Amino acid sequence: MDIQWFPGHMTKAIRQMEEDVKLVDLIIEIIDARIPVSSRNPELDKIGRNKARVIIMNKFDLADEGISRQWAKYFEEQGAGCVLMDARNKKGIAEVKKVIATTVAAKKARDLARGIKNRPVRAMVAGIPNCGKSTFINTYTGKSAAKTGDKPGVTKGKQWIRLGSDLELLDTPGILWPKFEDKEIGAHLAMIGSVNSDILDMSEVAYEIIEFLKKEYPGRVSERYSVDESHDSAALLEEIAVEKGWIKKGAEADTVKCSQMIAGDFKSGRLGRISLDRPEQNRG
Ligand SMILES: Nc1nc2c(ncn2[C@@H]2O[C@H](COP(=O)(O)OP(=O)(O)O)[C@@H](O)[C@H]2O)c(=O)[nH]1
Ligand SMILES: [Mg+2]
Repeated sequence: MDIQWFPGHMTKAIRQMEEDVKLVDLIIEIIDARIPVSSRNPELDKIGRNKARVIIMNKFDLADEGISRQWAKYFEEQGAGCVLMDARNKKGIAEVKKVIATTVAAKKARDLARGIKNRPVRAMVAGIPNCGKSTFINTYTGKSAAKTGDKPGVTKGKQWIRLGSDLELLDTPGILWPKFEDKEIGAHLAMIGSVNSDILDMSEVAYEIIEFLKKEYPGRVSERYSVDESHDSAALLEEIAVEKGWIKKGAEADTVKCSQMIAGDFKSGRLGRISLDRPEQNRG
């Protein structure tokens, strides 16, 4: 994925979204359920002032169920609709439609009072790279959705996907960038695999993962790798490599290979469902 967000790119992305947001009633913000803080960009709140908001907590299949429900409650208290979702699965779509309908109901009522006919709600999807925007749009629109094409005068140059009689979705999502300059956010993005591994020290990432799991999800490291997780995390990287039989020339444990495996297991859920961001930290 592309994580090179230069100031020029950010300015361009903001301008594009400021243009697009004028055309919609609703913003569907996709976030990664494992990192509801680290996968959001506060810039969207400025761009989307006065627009209804539905938050899709995507990759819920990989996130801690209890903590995700706390987050959903937190977002709902803030006035957004919220759906816990695996965007690869069509099953969640009915819930999304229901929450969108509820969220835009107030606006529709205002429109009707002003004599504006029941026109379709227009929505756009927004989120940081890799959070599942394309997957969501594809699952949501399905194969049957018709692209409505340009709408002269109103939405010049824009492609809309019509969903039933009451929703139109802008087919290009707004791409936000993560706040890499925040150290904790950067670490969380690295741990869930949303940073290009070429620029990471994977041993460091694996070390952080083990430290985190030992503290927040005790037992998982021992269980998966057949080691005693009360040992020091750096030592564990070697012990797990030895347990796997990954020994280099000179009887040295291959901790690089081991680190890559741990990172892969963590991001794909083989170390269990996890949440890195906690609502109680956000409230404080
Ligand atoms: N486990 C899981 N993977 C997902 C989910 N949604 C998307 N993905 C995967 O996440 C990766 C990035 O998705 P994509 O839609 O390309 O993200 P985008 O960059 O925001 O458009 C892909 O490999 C998807 O298959 C989900 O809900 N659960
Ligand atoms: Mg995409």
